[in-house]
Amino acid sequence: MDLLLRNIGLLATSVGVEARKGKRQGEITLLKNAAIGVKDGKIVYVGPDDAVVCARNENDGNIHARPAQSLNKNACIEIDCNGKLVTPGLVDAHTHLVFGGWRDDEMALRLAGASYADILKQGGGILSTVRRTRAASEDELADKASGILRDMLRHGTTTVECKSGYGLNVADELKQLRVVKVLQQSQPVCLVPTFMGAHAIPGEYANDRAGYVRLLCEEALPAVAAADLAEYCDIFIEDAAFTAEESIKILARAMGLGFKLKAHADELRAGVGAELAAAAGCVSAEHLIYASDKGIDDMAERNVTAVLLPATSFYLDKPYARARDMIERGVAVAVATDFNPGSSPNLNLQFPMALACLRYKLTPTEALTACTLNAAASIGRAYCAGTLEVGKNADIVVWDAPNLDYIFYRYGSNLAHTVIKSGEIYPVKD
Ligand code: IZC
Ligand code: ZN
Repeated sequence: MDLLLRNIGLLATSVGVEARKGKRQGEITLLKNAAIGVKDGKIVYVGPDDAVVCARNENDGNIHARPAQSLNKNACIEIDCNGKLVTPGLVDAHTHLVFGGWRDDEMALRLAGASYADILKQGGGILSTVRRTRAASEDELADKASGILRDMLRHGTTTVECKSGYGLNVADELKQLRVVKVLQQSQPVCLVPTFMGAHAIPGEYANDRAGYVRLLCEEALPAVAAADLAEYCDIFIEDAAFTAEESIKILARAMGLGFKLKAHADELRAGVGAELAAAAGCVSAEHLIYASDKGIDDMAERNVTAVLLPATSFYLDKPYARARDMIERGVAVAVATDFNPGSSPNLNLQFPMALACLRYKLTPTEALTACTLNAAASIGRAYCAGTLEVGKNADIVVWDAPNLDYIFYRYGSNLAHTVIKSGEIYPVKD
């Protein structure tokens, strides 16, 4: 079905198919009184609204959205955006989408002062989600994750990266990734799968860390590659999880098998995570709360995108990553939810977007790029998502907002009015 979005008060979008760094992160296109034409799920026109009217008058049968393209007038749905803000669909570049149970039972422990790392050390945290994920069937996990994706879409998210890492054995890691594959077919949000068997050392290997690293390198990674179930391999580099030496082994093996690399780095303590991620050839490093100056410079030099997760700092009551320093030192910054049951139970990307402004002190235009183009680039989807440009997927949010600042200012409410995913319309509000 062809679509024409008319009467857009302000169209705000980054431009291009690569992550934007430094000053360029905040340089976006702002178009007043705009229109967007959509054909076969792709954008065919972005430009002035009055140009669309002129084009329509030229021809009886078709609305000419731009000279070389036409939208079928009879089958064209026209959406009056009523002067609202329109942006690209949001891209959530870091989630742990598929898991069994929740971790509300850790609330009391946390309020009594136990830290995230304390709870993990006592066999809770990630390991409690592992027990519940192993116990769940593929159908149960898919039903639950599908409900979460529906909710994400209602909040404007049209592309989501999904990590495994709650199976921690070959069969249950494959089970989680198969769920992502099934969901890719059965619901509209685009999914990008990441293998994260190196999320924690499972209880049965507590006294044999080397054995678990061997299992990952010799069995799990080859099995995931053979089944073609993940594009990326991620690892939790942290005292509480994998050491630098273990991480290097696993990342090198993953690269050899053709995976692109990611790393959770410097989330809980200062370490060499960011430096190691850059040296290992990671596409992105995530969290980076305690990243060193050298780590940030290495990332800039090696084109490693920083995927920052301010809702996790909020929930764990941790410091906020030095996003301004990263932008100023030339690192492309993306912002994501980190949606997971333990350290970031919030699935609404609008919340970390607001924190990116209110806590990281990003400007609204920098924060928009962080949750669209830079996020898409960090998961290999900048060719088709992250901006409103001819040829890209028609992934669009019409906001209940008159300008860009408003969506950061009115944090806490769902401000998505209508979400369009690959040309299909998902109304959120009447
Ligand atoms: O389940 O706790 N940080 N991994 C690393 C997480 C948070 C997810 C979890
Ligand atoms: Zn994570």
